[in-house]
Amino acid sequence: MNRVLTLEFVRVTEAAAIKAGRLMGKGDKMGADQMAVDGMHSILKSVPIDGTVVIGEGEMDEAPMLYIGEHVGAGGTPVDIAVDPLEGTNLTAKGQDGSIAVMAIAGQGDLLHAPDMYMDKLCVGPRAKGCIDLNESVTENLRRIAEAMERGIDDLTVVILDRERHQDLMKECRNAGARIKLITDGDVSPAVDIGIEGSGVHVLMGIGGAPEGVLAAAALKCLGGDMQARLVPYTEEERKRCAAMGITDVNKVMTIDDLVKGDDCIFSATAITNTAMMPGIQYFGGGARTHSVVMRYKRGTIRFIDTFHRFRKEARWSIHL
Ligand code: VTB
Repeated sequence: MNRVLTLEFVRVTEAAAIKAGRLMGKGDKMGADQMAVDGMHSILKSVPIDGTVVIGEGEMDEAPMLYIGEHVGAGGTPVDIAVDPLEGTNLTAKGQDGSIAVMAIAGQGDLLHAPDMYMDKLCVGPRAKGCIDLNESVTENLRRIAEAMERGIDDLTVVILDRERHQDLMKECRNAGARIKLITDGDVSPAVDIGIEGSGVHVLMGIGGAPEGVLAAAALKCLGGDMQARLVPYTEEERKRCAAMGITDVNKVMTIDDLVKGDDCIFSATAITNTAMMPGIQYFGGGARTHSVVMRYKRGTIRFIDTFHRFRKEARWSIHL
């Protein structure tokens, strides 16, 4: 992949955030998602790639744009693309922290074609790389992570989606002594934070969306973190879907390299509402300011990009927004 593409992908997530951010707090999560999809789609058209959406808004019959299998781009390097134009639709609709526009790009066949079902995830940052094992207990994993990070379990903060299904997980984390940050939605953004030392969170555990898991894996791969995951099909139909996608053993623990293969991937995310690392989008007369993070696995570069978009050339902007 040409490194020049890196900035192109920031433009894509920025466009999604600029459009969706307008609907912050309006209580319209479908509308906000649609705006993000429109924004992403309109910019992707001009990016010099021959892209195939492998994780997107749904199957062709349920999503008019960015559906799985859709070809995007103006032609060029063949790549596979995972998108979540608005990750955390509820968060945007309610004006709460943690929603981002996000995408990952890798070589053809390198991104797991994760079906739209649940996935059990365990994410850590670079210092705990290589010490996690989803087949071990939560307590044992916390013990190993704490050891690798040269701190006590009580110095670890674990991010968990606040769901009934996580009652036992929360209990075990609490008994082990870890602190917990419960989130109502959006587990991709905290997965990025976990890969960044000093963000204040250290582990992400629990069951969330499988497509979101692949995006998290792309981010953590670029950041040098680690992740393990296991698909959690609840119904017979979901099991059949796994089989149809060539996933024979659903109990298999997948490593970060099973989720995102190959020697190159790019991850880009733009904050819509505030995240731990980035302020959410701000609008001013005739423009908007966005904060994004874009990273590339091959070189390991991590860029935080602060952009002033001027919809009108004469728009007055200020660094002190
Ligand atoms: C998960 C999580 C996402 O939605 O998919 C969640 O990975 C849905 O979980 O980040 P429930 O079915 O338990 O509500 C998000 O939070 C937002 O898309």
